[in-house]
Amino acid sequence: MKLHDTPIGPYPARVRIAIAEKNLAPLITFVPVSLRKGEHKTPEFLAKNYSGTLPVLELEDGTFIAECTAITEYLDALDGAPTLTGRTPREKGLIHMMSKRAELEVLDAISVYFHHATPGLGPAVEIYQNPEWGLRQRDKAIRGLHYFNGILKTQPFIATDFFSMADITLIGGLIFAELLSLPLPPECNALSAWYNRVQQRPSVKNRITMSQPPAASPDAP
Ligand SMILES: N[C@@H](CCC(=O)N[C@@H](CS)C(=O)NCC(=O)O)C(=O)O
Repeated sequence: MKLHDTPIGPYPARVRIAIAEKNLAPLITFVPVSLRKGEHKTPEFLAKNYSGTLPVLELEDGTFIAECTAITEYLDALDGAPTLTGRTPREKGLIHMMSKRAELEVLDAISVYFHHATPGLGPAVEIYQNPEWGLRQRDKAIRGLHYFNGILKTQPFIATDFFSMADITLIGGLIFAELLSLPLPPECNALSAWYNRVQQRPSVKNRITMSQPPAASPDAP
């Protein structure tokens, strides 16, 4: 399989963490795509993923799977023993819901902030920007962080009592926040403690170095 991605992007990080959790790195060839050069908006890339975003998983039969959630579900199911996306219907439902919530309320909101209220990927890529919308989304993300802080006051992980795709999605959000120097709200102690804990996982620590760095310098996000 090939993973079209960029080593330090927050969305690619989600899939890289899943790959490491499932010990699948030996089966993957990493294909670097430069966001800052706009390689993800070329006709060749759009033929792989209509949405023009990273990451994209390319299967041996030429099938392309985009969207981090879909890629994670595929990778987790490969060995018939899912650990990240739930085993029971209840686990699957809770994990999908909380992962979606981490996307909607934190990760995607920070992404909109990045693309609209900061220089983003530069003028060649950011052809429309709406700073007011971007700042609203930043505030939405901060509210989302407080929501997850509340969740983590009473349970060890985001969706269940074990590390799952929902945790990975929120980690993606916090990676994005760090890249943009958006601090975690200092009062979110449970969230900070959870983040310190999950950052100790080898899958999270080693996500950038799991592929050989491309010859070109990595770009973010
Ligand atoms: N919903 C998509 C979002 C992916 C996404 O936004 N990826 C970023 C990379 S960190 C990207 O490609 N950004 C470039 C752009 O939006 O122009 C997913 O879950 O895979």
